[in-house]
Amino acid sequence: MSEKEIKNHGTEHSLSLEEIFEQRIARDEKIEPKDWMPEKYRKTHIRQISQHAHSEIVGMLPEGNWITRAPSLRRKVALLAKVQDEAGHGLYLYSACETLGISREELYEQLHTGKAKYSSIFNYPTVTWADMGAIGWLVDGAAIINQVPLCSTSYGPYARAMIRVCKEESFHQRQGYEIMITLANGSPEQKEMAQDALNRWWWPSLMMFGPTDAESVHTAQSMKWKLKRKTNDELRQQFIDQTVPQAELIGLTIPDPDLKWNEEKKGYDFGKIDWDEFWQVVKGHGPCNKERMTARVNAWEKGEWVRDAAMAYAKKQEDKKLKKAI
Ligand code: BYC
Repeated sequence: MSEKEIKNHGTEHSLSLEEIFEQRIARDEKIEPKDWMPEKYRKTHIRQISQHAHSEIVGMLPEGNWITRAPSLRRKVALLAKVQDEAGHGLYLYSACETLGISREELYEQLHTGKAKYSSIFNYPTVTWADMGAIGWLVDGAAIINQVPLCSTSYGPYARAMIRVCKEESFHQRQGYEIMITLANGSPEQKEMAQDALNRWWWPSLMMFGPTDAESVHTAQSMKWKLKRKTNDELRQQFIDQTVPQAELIGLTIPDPDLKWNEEKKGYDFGKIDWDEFWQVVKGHGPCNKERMTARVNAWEKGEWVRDAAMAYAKKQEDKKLKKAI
């Protein structure tokens, strides 16, 4: 923004870059890659966007486990498409992150060495087919609630990536809920399988939203920058209020004896989340942390020849074009 424009906004003194930036945030303007931004804003975005990208990529693993064992061709095609979408989400997000001046290689390195986090939820095992239903319904359901506000986040490339991601998440959530409806209306064994999956995925899904607002170190600053539009607790409450009636509709029981409608707050009160378990998983001691990282590192190492071949081919094409142009 030029000095003239600043005057046009009625400001008398000359503003610092920081003040201009704050004003742009206040006006809900999108911040774009080449715009000036505080270093902390850049770093915070690299942290969140990269963790989000890593979550999408690692998130393919628990479901990938079931592609070959899906119970019908229809289910297999839908699951395959969903997992492929997640790869796409990871790629949009890595690209958005790279606009902040960090390379893809650095981002992978941070994931592979454990420097960067990814969502706790993907460190739980997928032991039955019903887990595909529970993940779609609960995990993607939670993801939508967390990500819809991110469509209006202040950093342009992140906000734009989120719009497409949310549309696809909505299909994912429905395919999961439809699996649960089918199982819940099936044989007693199938219903039991659906209930068992809900029992195992409910609490980890609530943990996806992150620590309570009182414990969240980044929320206050991220809300000021409009990176986050709602707090962890607000989003968690919204998820519970939306999901409980969906469970009731298909005759499944939320595994929380303290769950109770609170007329005054027009939302559900719920039981205590096991935050010790959450932090254990975040610190790398969940049931599948090691397995997930081994799979990612192996994929990276075994895929080296593919990356090299793609680069060599691209160079060959480029050389051909140059020769023609001369
Ligand atoms: N797991 O101050 P806080 C998907 C960390 S992909 C692990 O509240 P913030 C899907 C947090 O990073 C789902 N770590 O942080 C994919 C921080 O540590 P650092 C991923 C967690 O950033 C495939 C510390 O705890 N979605 O849906 O303000 C198939 C303190 O937390 C977790 C996104 O990434 C966790 N659950 O808020 C199906 C969305 N929670 O960084 C589905 C974008 C917290 O200081 N991200 N931590 O070392 C966000 O919205 C926010 O980053 C969070 C955390 C709400 C997750």
